[in-house]
Amino acid sequence: MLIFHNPVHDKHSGRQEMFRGKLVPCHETPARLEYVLDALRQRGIGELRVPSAPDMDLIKRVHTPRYVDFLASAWNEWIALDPANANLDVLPSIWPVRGFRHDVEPTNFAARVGLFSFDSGCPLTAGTWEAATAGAACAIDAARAVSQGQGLRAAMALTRPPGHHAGADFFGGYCFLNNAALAAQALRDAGAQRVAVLDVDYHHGNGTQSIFYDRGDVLTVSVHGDPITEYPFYLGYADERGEGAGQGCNLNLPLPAGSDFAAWTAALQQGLDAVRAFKADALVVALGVDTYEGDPISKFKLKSADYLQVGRMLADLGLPTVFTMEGGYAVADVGINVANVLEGFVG
Ligand code: Q9C
Ligand code: ZN
Repeated sequence: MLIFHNPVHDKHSGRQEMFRGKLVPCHETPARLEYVLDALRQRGIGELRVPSAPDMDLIKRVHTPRYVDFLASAWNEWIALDPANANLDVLPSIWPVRGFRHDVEPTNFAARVGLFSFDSGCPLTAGTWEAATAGAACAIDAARAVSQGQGLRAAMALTRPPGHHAGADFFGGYCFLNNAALAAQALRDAGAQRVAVLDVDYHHGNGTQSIFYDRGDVLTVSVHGDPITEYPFYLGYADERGEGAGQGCNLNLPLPAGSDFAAWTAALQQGLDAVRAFKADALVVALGVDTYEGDPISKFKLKSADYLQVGRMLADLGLPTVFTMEGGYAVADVGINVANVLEGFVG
């Protein structure tokens, strides 16, 4: 397994996120990735690689050009407002809900931040663009590596910030560029006719779902906490099955908060059956380990040893596979849990 790791992930380091009327320390921290790297090195899992330059053309096909341009210039616009802003992160404060215009891009900076985001828990920092584009490059390189017909079974984009909440033109949920969607599109471009994205993060992969919702060539499946009580609340229900050419090509498997591994495994099995029925040529696994019992912001009950079986179940599909790193906030255990998935997969 090749592991494309983001060497500049730590340039994205948010100070605070909004929670219940207060600014609190960010859950999505650089240490998360360092624990994974340590665990992989210790156990000799995978070969580490650094990514090539990001393919901006591909990034601008999965995301809208105006959103990508916004992300690229946001930090400079922020500090141009006031040099003292260099010590603060950008957080949105206003959003265009129902009935407002989305076609007009205001010149006001705060208005543009709101146009391109959906929550106030996702600070944009000085190094967000550099880290996110290098992470996108990891995902694209991982997809191309498993597509080269050299029998490479799997590759991972080991990166942060994560990606699965980011849509074609918005950030949120700690995500800016959708690495799983970029990997899926790169697999299509490299010749896979049908690609499945299987999202096992605790939270619904709303960004990935929305990017592929009207497409029949990419199946999106997500197993997650029921959005009636769990973030991101406004998407991820079982009746969302896709539209147009994508009718039947989205599957949501919401589970109640508190679900254990037996219930979770039954849902995953349904997801795997859907991937088989779709006859996918390649697989992207959006790998969040915030399903762990010790996760501070999530409510499933998976134990560290369970992740070995998760890896085995994913490997049983027998597909060329790209893993992208998504959530998981029990920082010191994220490494063990991710390494267990990969060990189960290659084992
Ligand atoms: N105080 C991912 O796992 N905030 N994103 C929850 C916590 C949003 C999670 C509130 C959670 C986003 C990639
Ligand atoms: Zn998550």
